[in-house]
Amino acid sequence: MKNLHKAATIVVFSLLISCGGKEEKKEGFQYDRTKKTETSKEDKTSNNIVLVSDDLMKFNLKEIRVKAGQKVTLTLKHTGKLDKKIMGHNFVLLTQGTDLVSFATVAATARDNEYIPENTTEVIVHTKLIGGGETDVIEFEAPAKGTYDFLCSFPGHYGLMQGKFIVE
Ligand SMILES: [Cu+2]
Repeated sequence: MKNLHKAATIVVFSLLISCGGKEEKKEGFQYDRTKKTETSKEDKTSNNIVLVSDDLMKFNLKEIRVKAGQKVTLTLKHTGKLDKKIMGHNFVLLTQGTDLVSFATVAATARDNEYIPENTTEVIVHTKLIGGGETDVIEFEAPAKGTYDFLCSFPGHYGLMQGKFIVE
């Protein structure tokens, strides 16, 4: 009985390791590799974000955390195959207090401006609209400490493609 308990404990423990540990290691490895292969000055900042989107209308990140008072480099990738007219994606960072659904509703009508309302004061920064296989990189100063919403403003996408941008 005692041995059985011991065996069960080992199984549970190794399951925990294979689930939790693996992903952490992978992330660290990818970050290190980016640092080594790129030589520009921006590498020194820890605010280097790679946001991946696809044909399934999804971002790989639901939460982005950056340090205040530093430059942020955000790379938006679209790993799908569909054209931007059908499955276009962007990254739009909203000012605090902006209602995400109201913004997305207005943005959906701004087709001629890649779904960014003209003369808006509710957008801190945004990428261009990209389609499958494309990438866009933007650089900006991290806004003041706090939590912000981000979304893709292509019509109908914000329901799945949104998240929190947290400045610490
Ligand atoms: Cu989208």
